[in-house]
Amino acid sequence: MTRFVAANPYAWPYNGDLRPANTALLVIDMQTDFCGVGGYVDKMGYDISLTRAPIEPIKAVMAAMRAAGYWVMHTREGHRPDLSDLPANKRWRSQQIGTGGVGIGDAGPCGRILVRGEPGWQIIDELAPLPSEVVIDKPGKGSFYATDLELILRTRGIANLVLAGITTDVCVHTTMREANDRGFECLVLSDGTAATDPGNHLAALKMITMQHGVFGAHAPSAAVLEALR
Ligand code: C5J
Repeated sequence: MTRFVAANPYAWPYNGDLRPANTALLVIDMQTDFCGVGGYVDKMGYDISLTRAPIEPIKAVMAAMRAAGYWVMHTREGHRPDLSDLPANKRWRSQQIGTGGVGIGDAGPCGRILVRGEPGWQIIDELAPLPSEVVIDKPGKGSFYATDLELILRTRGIANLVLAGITTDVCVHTTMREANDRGFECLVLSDGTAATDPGNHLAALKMITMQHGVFGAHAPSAAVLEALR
């Protein structure tokens, strides 16, 4: 039996082989630092209502995929407390952007920004991982770089990735591109992702549709819920 999500620019996955055993929902960086009051994105002066908008769509898809027995996995962007995995240029850039010189690794309202173990680095309560679900800690924007994500996906026989989270133009896109180059079939949730700039979100979705899905496809949460029914 084949099963497809009504997606853009093609019905996803390409081969209709959508099953709990070979498909994972990967929820990217739904951390207080990216969508909570006093977190890094808030400190930078961006509108967190944008990065909070995907919470409800992700919640709905996560609940449906959990109930149907699909894999659910999560990522967190963050650095070791001694900052030994924080490139100097990443730190420097983060100190230039309207935060009054406070950047990654420095103390903010939610603890040290993007540092593992700090309150701001935690995944928000609304989308908390279950104890049985894999959480990938990543030092970069992509979820494959310097992590064991690929090993886990290959070991579990996962071929299809439904990507959700924030931000569409940065960590979601980088992860999607890394996954696509490794042969994973990617679907980005169009309302389960967001950027700090609405134009960037739309542009990031449009990029996926070029060349008949150069990185995969995108679809709204309602289309995924319908496909799971
Ligand atoms: C950013 C992310 N935007 N999770 N991180 O720096 O997209």
